[in-house]
Amino acid sequence: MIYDVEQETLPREDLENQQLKKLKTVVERVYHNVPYYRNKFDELGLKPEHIKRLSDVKYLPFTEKQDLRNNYPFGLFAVPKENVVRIHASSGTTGKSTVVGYTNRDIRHWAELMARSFMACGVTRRDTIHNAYGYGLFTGGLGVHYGAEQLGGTIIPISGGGTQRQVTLLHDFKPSVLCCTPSYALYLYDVAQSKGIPFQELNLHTGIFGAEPWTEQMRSEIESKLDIKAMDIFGLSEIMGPGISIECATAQNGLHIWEDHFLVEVIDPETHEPLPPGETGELVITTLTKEAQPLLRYRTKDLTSLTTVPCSCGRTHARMQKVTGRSDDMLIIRGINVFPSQIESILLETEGLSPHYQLILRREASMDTLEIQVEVDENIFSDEIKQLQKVEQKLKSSIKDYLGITADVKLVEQKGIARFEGKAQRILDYRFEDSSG
Ligand code: DLL
Repeated sequence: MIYDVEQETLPREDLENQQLKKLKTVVERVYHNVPYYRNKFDELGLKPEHIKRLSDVKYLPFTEKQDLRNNYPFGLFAVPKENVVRIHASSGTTGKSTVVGYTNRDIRHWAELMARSFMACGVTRRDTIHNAYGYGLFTGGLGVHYGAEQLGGTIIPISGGGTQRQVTLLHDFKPSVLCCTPSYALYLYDVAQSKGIPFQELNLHTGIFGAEPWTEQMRSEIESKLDIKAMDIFGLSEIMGPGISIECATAQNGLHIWEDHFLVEVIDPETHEPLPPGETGELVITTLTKEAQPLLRYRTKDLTSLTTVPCSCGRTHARMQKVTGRSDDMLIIRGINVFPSQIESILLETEGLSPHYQLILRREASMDTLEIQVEVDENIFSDEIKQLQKVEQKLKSSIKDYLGITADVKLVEQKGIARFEGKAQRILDYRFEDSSG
């Protein structure tokens, strides 16, 4: 089952010709409409007409998350503000979130790519889709929602949270497809078990899981516990949202990237040199059709490799391997992207705390937990429990306010956190160490 047979099975030569045409257009557009890119081009002595072949993409400047932050909120828009019909954003401390804008056409493309993604992994208009990705500024909820409607399926826009109710609706509405983060799928299972609702008796046949890294072991665990096929979907808000790539049900061997909309490269994260197919490095994406906020060579920091070997499903679009990790220190905690530096700046703003801390991540009952151990500074450590509790509470609520995550806070006496001679080991991530992924 292929949603857009013409595009998805285009011979590679035609696909690449199409990509080159679109690349030239997008380069022209950002050069003329986005001062940030115009300055970058001028610094490099680059003109749009220098891009003559697809491989010339290597001459274009990279874009990084920091560039989006520096141009916060709307500095990278390539269209007048009145043409922007929607905005999504990631969490951030004091106004530093990354913002993404969409025109009507961008939203339509996104819905089409999500519809393609659904069909690629075996979902059709006859399916009922329980969408437990969060609605709101996060792209998961609305991205899946519009795609499901474009496909013609029945969408249940339950969003995240309220797990008891989710289980009730999984039972009563009998959806056939579950969309959420892989860790939340396992949590749903635990809650259903405790309510005496066996997943085997539900009507689910497929789960579409992404927004965070997950292992093959975790896939097996989900498939056997939930009695479904577990498919991997990838995406990031800066480029669009979910639906940049997805596994096909036929081969389930890598994630097809919708190359008529995205030009992809894998680079060595240190040298920035492009790597050949099959070699693992950082995924870099240039948007080919985005109107509101086109990005050139966006460094995703996600580690993967590419292949253009034809797939047995008939699609000609390149596949990327399951993302194995990141080249930076971004953590994804319950689907929320968090940089240790964000936590650090909150610690530093909290009176009574020192900059010595450790973040401990565990997976308990299929849910990520974050414990922050932080040393109190010399001015505060006292036997006054009340004062300590106040600091603890303050930190907890700042973390919740700024980052949207609940953390356990443990105050530690001075010198209680190990010192390191080299790079401090501030993050202890135990989430992927046991068989539950
Ligand atoms: O997580 C978009 C999304 C929503 C994807 C729903 C899939 C499903 P961001 O919040 O911007 O967007 O986070 C993007 O999440 O750079 C990866 O590090 C990670 N990520 C997303 N999908 C996967 C996946 C959404 N399938 C960041 N495997 C990306 C591993 C993933 N990591």
